[in-house]
Amino acid sequence: MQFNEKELNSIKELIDKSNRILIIPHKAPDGDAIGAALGLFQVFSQLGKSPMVRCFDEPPGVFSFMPNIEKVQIGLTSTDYDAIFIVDSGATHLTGFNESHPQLFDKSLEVINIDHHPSNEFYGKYNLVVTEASSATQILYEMCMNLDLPIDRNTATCFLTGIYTDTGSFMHSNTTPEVMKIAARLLAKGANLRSISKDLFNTTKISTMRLWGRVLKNTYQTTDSVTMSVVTEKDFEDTGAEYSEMTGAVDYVNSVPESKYSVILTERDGKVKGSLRTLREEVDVAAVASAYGGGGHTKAAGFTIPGYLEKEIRWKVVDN
Ligand SMILES: [Mn+2]
Repeated sequence: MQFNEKELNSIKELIDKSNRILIIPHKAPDGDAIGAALGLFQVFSQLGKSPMVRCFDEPPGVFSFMPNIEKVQIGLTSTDYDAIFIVDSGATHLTGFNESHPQLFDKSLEVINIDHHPSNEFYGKYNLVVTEASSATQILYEMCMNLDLPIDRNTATCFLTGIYTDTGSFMHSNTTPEVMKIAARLLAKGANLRSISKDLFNTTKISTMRLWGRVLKNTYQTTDSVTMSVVTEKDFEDTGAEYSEMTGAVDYVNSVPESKYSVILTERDGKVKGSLRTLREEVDVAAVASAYGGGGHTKAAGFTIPGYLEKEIRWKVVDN
């Protein structure tokens, strides 16, 4: 992985002289955001520093196997820290703290932006943004190796969780030989693969089963080979599922053969969220999403627009 040497050295100097370190993952955190935050927490704890993780939302229960998950605090009260790491967040609003704490993003504080999204806004005073990286935790792994920071078994579990999540268990196109090598090294360092695969990928709550039932029932294919599904506010009410339980549904819908790409439209709190995936080499779903003000990666993207879903019934006249 090619780092900007100057940026990396500045980050090293900052880490060396910092004691109180704040770590912020994005809101509605996924395995990469939580893995990056708790991995860094463990690294800094091992160095004898005083790290703290603060997130806008509570981490979903599936992450309860992760070391130090109980240390994640909800909300932000102060920005008075020696250094502030913001991880896996391409845009300032994704932290949830952009309006309450705009000073995080005006480069007046020692903010380090660690991310792999091509749409990253470079809001940090320091920016370690590597768009070829599979995950934020892959960047952190490389950063730790470069700066000689300790990676123990807990950190290894956190970093592997991020890689596992963002590569869709090593099935997405971002699963490079490099990613496999890093995963192997993390396993050798004692990463708890059993918990990662069992708790994250082979555990399904009854509410998730029922929600996915709605997703599958509503799946259809458009005339131009786009596989679509919709989930309404009522589907969440009926099934008792949380929004986070949609994670992975679009990848499943994307498994229909000969599909150009797939989209799930989710209605929630007066907004419609679109999640897009493709397995096709020549299709760029980030470009599709950007037409709706969204963005992301070429093979996985999304957008959010204000509004509701309305069922459209089409009738046609046929000869008898
Ligand atoms: Mn990520």
